[in-house]
Amino acid sequence: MSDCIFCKLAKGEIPTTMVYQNELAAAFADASPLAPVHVLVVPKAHHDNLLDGVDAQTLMAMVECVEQVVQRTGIKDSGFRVLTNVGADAGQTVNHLHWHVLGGKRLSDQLA
Ligand code: DGP
Repeated sequence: MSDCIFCKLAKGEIPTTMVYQNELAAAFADASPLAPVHVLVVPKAHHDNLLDGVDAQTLMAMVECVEQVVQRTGIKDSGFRVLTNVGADAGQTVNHLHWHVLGGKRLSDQLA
């Protein structure tokens, strides 16, 4: 999708703080962090959200990004949260699938 900001960030067409990337997915710092570590993991191909036809290979590439992010940012052992918002009621503001990886502090136990 030509006007999608996350497509451009994932492909390196716009500068960002890239934490890790592989062939199919990228992990970059969230522009409005909610925790000391707040990284977004996105597929390089455009998918609107988690249920928008994402293939297994891409999902595994995203999981590998999460593994690398938590290792590289030092939050693997202390604990972290991975979440994705789907749709307006959930608060999705960017219509390109993204997983929030949050950590580096004691996270709230409230999910809604
Ligand atoms: P969500 O509400 O789940 O759609 O989260 C969107 C997140 O994307 C939000 O935490 C802020 C972040 N974000 C929005 N625009 C940009 C951007 O241009 N660059 C980066 N790095 N993050 C962005």
